[in-house]
Amino acid sequence: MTSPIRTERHDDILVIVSDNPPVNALGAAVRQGLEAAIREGTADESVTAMVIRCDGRTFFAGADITEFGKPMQEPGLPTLVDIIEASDKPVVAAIHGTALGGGCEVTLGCHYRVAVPSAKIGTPEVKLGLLPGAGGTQRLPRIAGVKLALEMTAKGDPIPAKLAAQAGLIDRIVGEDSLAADAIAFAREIASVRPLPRASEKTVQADPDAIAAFKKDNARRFRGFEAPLANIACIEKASDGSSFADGLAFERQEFMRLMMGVQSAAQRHIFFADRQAAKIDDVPADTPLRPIRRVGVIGAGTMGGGIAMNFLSAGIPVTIVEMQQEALDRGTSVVRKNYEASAAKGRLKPEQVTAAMDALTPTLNFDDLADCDLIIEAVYETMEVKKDIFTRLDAICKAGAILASNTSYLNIDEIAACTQRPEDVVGMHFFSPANVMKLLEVVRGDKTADDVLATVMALAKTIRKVAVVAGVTHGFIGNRMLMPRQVEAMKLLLEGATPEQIDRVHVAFGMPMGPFQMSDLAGVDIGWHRDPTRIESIRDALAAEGRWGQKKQAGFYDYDEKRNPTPSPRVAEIIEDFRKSSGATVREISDDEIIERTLYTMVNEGALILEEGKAQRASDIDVVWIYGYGWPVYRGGPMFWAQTEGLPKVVAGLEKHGFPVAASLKDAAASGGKIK
Ligand code: T1G
Repeated sequence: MTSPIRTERHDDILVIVSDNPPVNALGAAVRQGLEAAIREGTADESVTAMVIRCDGRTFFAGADITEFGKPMQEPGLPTLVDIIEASDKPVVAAIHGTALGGGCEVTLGCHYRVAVPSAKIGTPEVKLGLLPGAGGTQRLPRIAGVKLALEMTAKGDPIPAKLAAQAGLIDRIVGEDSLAADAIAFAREIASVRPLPRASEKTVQADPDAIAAFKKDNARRFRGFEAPLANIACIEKASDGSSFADGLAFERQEFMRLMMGVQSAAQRHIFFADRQAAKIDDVPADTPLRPIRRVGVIGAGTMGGGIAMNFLSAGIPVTIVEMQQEALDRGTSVVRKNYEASAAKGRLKPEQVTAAMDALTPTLNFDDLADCDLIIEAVYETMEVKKDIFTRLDAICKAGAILASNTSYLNIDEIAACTQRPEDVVGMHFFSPANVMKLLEVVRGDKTADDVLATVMALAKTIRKVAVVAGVTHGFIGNRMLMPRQVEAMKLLLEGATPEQIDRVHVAFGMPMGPFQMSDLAGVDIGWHRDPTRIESIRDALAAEGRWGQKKQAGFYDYDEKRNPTPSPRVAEIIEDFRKSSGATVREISDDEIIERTLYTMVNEGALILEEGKAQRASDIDVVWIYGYGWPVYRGGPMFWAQTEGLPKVVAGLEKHGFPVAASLKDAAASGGKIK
């Protein structure tokens, strides 16, 4: 097995090169090769300095996450970084791509760092529920200061080379296309400079106010997460006067605590689940894709406008169709306003707004869709409207155009059947707001062609969505699992729970909001039959009184002008009336019962979805709930969470309340296995 590490001599400079695709992860072979090379350079008197660089698209992008949980092979990353730093000859990190995690820590062990302008450097371990475990929490503040170290470690976003250079993290920005040569020249330039700058020998300017302010400013963002606070504690340790050795020991202790914890296992699960979701088990990865040069969107409402923005932001021109000029004008002006709002926040340059709007072609003429390669309808959620639209699309769209519906529930096969080209029909279920939410459910019809599916999955990546393949079933994956949750939540109201209690339990669990808060946000009137005289449920009663949610300042809660919710005495009355008329036994409902009846039932539905083949794998269901509904990533998604709860406990909880348990869930619980 050839080592992924090789060395090159450039006169007195030893260049150490890693070639470990796809991202030069710091697996055992890489670490062993680096150690051997550093020792070679240190021992060779004719070597005055060393450069470490990587082939391929990026500098080391971190420890090899696939090694976690397996016996660690020497040298561990902390040891390797110490060996680099202890060298009595200067070592220069030559950075391109993204120097992340352990990769960043390798650079911090080096005495100098040079980077190309496009490079980024970061410590994203916190997104895996971890912290930089190879000295990064102790070296980073010593080089870049407490504030930047807090931002980088506790939030995990990489910073561009230019900003890193301003912070002293990068010593020199070199030519974009001459990294290797420029790094060698830099190494020769500093080869005899002494003392060698070692991060571990620097001290950190304590900044307790910055730490306190950072914690306060980010309390909401970090709610429920363990890792951000552990990262902050390590930065605090680095700046409280403790020795470097004590700081390392503290970092190691905190790293192991997180590594052994459920949250990190959950977040690592999601890291791989995201990437797995993009793979279609029965479609070859090299399936030729259909070119998508222009997208058509039918409907310029909230969804249509949001959908259009995804493509415009990716530089793909959009033709957007409406039936009325007023609706078309309103829709395009909302798109413009959204872009201008982003520009006002500095997220977009004005010229980017102009470019996006120039790429948008509003029209009332359906025939203008004829030259589109993909058409997505986002109109009323009724089958007859969808069928009419697809019948018209079938008549005007060019051969090979992909015809997609944004339906969130309806049967794609039935829609496809009203065209002569069912193989070109697919579902693309965006989540509102479509230009913000990352999840895209790609609904595969019985006749959807493989290349259509592959094209849409690849396009999802282009528009920065996390796509999951769903089969044709009512509500697909996410909304189908939402149904038992909502049904049970309504039943619990009749039996004695309140909207506030149920929402509180869900928010405490880590959801961004509970079922009733979500209903008020989406609209209590969504799916309502619109007949105020027909009152068959609590929801009907609210809708009939115009309590349609936040948009009406009243739903399950009352809202002030800032949309702050308060429990509603009127809703309590309505619930009380229904309790009386339903004859339900009203009793104290425990928080545990709420979890069992609203979350265990979701897991059960997920197991049924898998049994029916409507999702490819359990981790896809986790991805749907993380990116479509805000399930707390530190719990890994419903199916992962059920494993951590213990499947026997989940089955017992379901049986206790008389729910029929999915066979696969029961079998997995009985065999100690996993839901696949
Ligand atoms: N280890 C193993 N495999 C990795 C990996 C890693 N660190 N990073 C990526 N891959 C795989 C990924 O699964 C995919 O595989 C392929 O590479 C391409 O990735 C001690 C403890 C670098 C920005 O968290 O952020 O260091 O699906 O699809 O979109 O302190 O990968 O092709 O089979 O994401 O171009 C810290 C994680 C680790 C960085 C590239 N580092 N990676 O994005 O490609 S913990 C990270 C990323 C650590 C130390 C600690 C991204 C990327 P496959 P991709 P991309």
